[in-house]
Amino acid sequence: MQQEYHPHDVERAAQAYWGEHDSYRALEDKNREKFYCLSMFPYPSGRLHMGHVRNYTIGDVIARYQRLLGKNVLQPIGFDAFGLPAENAAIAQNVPPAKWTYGNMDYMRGQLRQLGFAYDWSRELATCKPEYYRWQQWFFIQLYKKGLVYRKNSLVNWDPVDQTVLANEQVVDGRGWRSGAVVEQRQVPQWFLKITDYADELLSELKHLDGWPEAVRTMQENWIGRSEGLEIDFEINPSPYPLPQSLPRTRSGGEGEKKITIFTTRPDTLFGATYLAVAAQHPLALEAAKRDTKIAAFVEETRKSGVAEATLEMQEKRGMSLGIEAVHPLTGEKIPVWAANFVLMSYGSGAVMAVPAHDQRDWEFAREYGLPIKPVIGPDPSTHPSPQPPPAEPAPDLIRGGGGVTAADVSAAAFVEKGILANSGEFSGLDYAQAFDAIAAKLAQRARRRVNYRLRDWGVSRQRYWGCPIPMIYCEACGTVPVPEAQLPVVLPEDLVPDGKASPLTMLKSFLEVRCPSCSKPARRETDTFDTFVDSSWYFARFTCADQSKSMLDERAAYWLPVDQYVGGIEHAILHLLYARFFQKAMRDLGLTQVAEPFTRLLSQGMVLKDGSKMSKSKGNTVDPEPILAKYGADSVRLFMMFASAPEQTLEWSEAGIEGMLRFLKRLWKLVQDHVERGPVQALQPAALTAAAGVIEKELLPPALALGAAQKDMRRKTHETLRKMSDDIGRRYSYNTAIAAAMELLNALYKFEDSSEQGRAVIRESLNMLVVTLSPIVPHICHELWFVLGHSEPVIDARWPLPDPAALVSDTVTLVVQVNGKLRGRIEVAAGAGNEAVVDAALADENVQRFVAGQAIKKRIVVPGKLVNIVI
Ligand code: ANZ
Ligand code: ZN
Repeated sequence: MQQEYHPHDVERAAQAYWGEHDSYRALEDKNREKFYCLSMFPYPSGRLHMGHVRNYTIGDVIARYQRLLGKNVLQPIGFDAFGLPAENAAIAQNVPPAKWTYGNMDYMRGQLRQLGFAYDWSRELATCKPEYYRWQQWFFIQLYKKGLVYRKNSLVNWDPVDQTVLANEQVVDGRGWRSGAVVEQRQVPQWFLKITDYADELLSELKHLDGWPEAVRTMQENWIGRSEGLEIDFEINPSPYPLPQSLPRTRSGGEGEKKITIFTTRPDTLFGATYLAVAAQHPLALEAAKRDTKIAAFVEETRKSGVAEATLEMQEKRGMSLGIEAVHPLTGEKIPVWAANFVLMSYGSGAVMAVPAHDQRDWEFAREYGLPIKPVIGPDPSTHPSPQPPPAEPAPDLIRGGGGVTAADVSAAAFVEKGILANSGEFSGLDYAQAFDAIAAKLAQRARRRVNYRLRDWGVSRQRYWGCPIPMIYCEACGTVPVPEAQLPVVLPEDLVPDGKASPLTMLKSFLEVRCPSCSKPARRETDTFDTFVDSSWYFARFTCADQSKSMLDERAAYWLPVDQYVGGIEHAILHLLYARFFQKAMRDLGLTQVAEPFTRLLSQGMVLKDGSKMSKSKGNTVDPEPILAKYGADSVRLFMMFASAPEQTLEWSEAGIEGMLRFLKRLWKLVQDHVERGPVQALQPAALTAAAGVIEKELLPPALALGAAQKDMRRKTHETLRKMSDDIGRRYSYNTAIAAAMELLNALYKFEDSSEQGRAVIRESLNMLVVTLSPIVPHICHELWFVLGHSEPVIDARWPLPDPAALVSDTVTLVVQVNGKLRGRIEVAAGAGNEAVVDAALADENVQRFVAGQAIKKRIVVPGKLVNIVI
């Protein structure tokens, strides 16, 4: 046994022990409660960064803690191995992405081992391996057969010089990252997954995910974006121009009488609609573009400027009149039809009724183009206790409606709240909900209730080489044919080197040229690969049976799923989690699992900061974990990660902080060594801590071995600390406060110098407790110290102890003192004190003395543990 703490020796030995004993191999056992703990798997970028270290430390602490509770824990790890950085590195270094990726995986695997994470390495997977992606291809084909997959044209970024499709991150200020050419938008056929079929369930089940942070649930809810509204038909006033064939006729419809369907969530504002606005890609706008070069230029320009919703929100509101009119369905008024850049073709019906008085975008647009603004909603007096006093001189667009409600003043901005209808004919005076129903009923055939979602179907095609091949074949005779299951996997050749232009797959004959599976004529293979979000949407399920070569999942998935605890970065709060939830539900509907939601609990860890800002390569403020590990060892780094802040909070990097952690571990080490060197404590029963019962070493202090006051205090401090640590770690996920309590206990132990047999028994119990409870956080040193303390089984197989209720009981009690039944004071006495001693203590109290003041005492009443009453 070494007197000095040498982290590297200790860590190497512990890791060797775990390796030899296969300590973290998880086996299915129906008789034991399972716990599946998962941290988001890394992209093999080269080496771990501090964000990884934090993420994986948090996950590991949770996994190890659950094991101490007696659960059957699974904690797997793998690599999210496809993706663009490998292609970029390949271009720069002229090596195949596969080689670069596998090299990085080897390196990072070594780093993960060095950090002592309790992974079941037998389940390691990499998404770039055919054993993995074959089942992804198989699953895609099942979805295709179920009608959840389709192909349609969609816009991509096209680099006209390099003749290739660019990923969004390869477009820098509108130009190709390599060529510098101005990027164009092009329509390309792409594969889509119908996630929108699951929109309702993805939304409604969010409310049951009470193990998720509220913020993440809200983000998902907003992303899905459910809106209830009305679809309303506006007849087109007989038009001077030809109208597109595709436009539907009105029911009464004579020649030219066609209709525009709009979607609105505010039918209550219908009387304020002063124009219609359609998307630039709407058939009406495209038709108008044929006869008007200015409109054609406008359509072309909006097409180029991209379709990202964020940019649409930001950019200046622009539009063109289409020279036609629509008929207001209730007033019969003629209102103009415009094309506007803020209307999306892909949402609702690609057309809106514009209500500038109550929608800010419509308001800005109306101001810009001199269109009328007509307010028809006023504040609800019942929710606005002090409504705006009516101005002395009514503003020009202030209109008095029926029901005594005044429409809002919209001279400075739109009034967007829901309120009471004004200036709306028979509907004036109604509130939002009443007006919604009444107007829907009045419009009858010309309107329909509709639910719309912001959520779009998921485009999964990428025109990239380093990804999972999409298993489809194109045949001139048969059309699109899925690759037959017996021919899976479609293996990606791993020896190609991309050059930044088109994917090398598009030029590789041996890949491209196939026979059609249905007619055997020469056909062409799909060269697009899957979005890497597809790879990461089901890996958590595959970990349960990573070696299964006959099926995607097997009965082991039923044992382990769902993941009990998922840990990862907030940057994945929306897409990754939504896609994984979608896949889980699709797997369920294919009968592969019964589980509907993949992750029961979710922890989103905070960022690692340096000098107050996020560590990032672009800022050049990253700290490489490797030299830190080499200098201080894994346990100090792990302890720092858990001590410096709560898991969801940001963590400020500090090397001085790590030094502090190392000092603490040295002190723990020394105290255990000093204790053990003084020889064994006879009364100890080391087995007690490993027993499932959990009460630590109760038999160690038989009643005969009476403790003195200081010994009792020390023992109480130990069990109070244990109680706090159990609550902090088990219920509150508050590791930093648990560690702080452990540090305090260690300080108290240093001050407690007692070499009597009882004293040493108390110390030993405390050390045992500390070593077990700190072991999830600093597993190596605790592994060693546990054996040093004389246990024969490793600390990973110990049980989390429970505080001994007897030790928590305080030795003194507080009693109330009365004089003639009136409260006159409080005294503290020993718990077992006799009546005489209690009365003496009561009479010694200053205030009591004042009231007794030398008078004869008639009676002394003692209610043990509660009160003393002196009767005079
Ligand atoms: C009239 C109106 C009046 C509207 C008012 C709002 C306020 P959410 O909640 O996101 O579903 N809209 C409908 N389709 C659109 C499209 N393709 N592109 C852009 N905007 C569109 O939003 C629904 C509202 O967004 C609809 O209700 C419509 O404007 C607009 F005081 O109709 B509203
Ligand atoms: Zn064919």
